[in-house]
Amino acid sequence: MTGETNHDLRGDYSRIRPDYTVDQEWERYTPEQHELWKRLFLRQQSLVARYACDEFIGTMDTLGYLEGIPRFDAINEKLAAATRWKLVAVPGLVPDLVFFEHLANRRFPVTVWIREPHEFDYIVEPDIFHDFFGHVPMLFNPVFADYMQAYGRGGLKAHALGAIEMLSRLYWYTVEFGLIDTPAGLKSYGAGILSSGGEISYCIDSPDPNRIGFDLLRIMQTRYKIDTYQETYFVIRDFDELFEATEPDFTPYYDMLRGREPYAPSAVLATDRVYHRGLSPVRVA
Ligand code: HBI
Ligand code: FE
Repeated sequence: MTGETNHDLRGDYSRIRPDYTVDQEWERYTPEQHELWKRLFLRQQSLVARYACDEFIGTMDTLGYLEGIPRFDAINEKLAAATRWKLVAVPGLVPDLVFFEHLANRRFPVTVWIREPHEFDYIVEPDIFHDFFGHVPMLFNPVFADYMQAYGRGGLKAHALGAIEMLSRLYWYTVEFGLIDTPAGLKSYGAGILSSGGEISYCIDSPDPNRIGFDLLRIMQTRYKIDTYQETYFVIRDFDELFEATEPDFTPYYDMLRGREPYAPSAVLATDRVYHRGLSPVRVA
């Protein structure tokens, strides 16, 4: 999940270390919270089988969700062996620079609190279910794991260039809401989609949103909304396409795009590789 960090966040930031990490304190989760975790998982499990990419499904099955809220240090042994990534516990959203610093060092920040039962269907800030269920399985995929580190390194550079907004669009339309084209049709790899009860089917089944081929510069100048389903989803051919897009230095891209009016989330361009033109979006030149 992404978003600006402001000071009325839900998490307890009173005991953070300088890098914003805290202890998970797994023994403090209540039986009700473990039950809520299982209910959230069971709801997604039936949907994931149909809408998630194989890489996500394959790893999800090895993470023992039905035992309750996972212990990060238990998962870290498997994750380190798979891709040298490590989960670190955080109270919730952390400042952009802190977030990038963690990703650049193959550390993924995972929120420690879990939503309330009445938030079963929708939550504004990322909780442990969004961060863990949505993001962790893909960190076991070697190419995606390298992409995430490249993103973190790119974020540190973007921060220095005042280009975080352009780069965060890339994160939003890939890591959070990305689709991938497969022989079995379009599937999801985005955490915001895969941890959502409704958007996981909407993003693939609904005729409303656009589905457009991945294009780095196009994505970097396309705005997004954080509190509705997406009006446009971008589709990669494979994870190599994603990782290769981060090979070049983005500085010239930022220089080219800076000052240009960004496209609306619903825009469809004549230059777009269109998989599906949504019913509602406004056509742009
Ligand atoms: N903090 N814990 C956490 N998780 C995120 O996904 C996150 C964040 N801080 C900032 C952020 N994402 C986005 O603004 C990134 O695009 C930087
Ligand atoms: Fe997320």
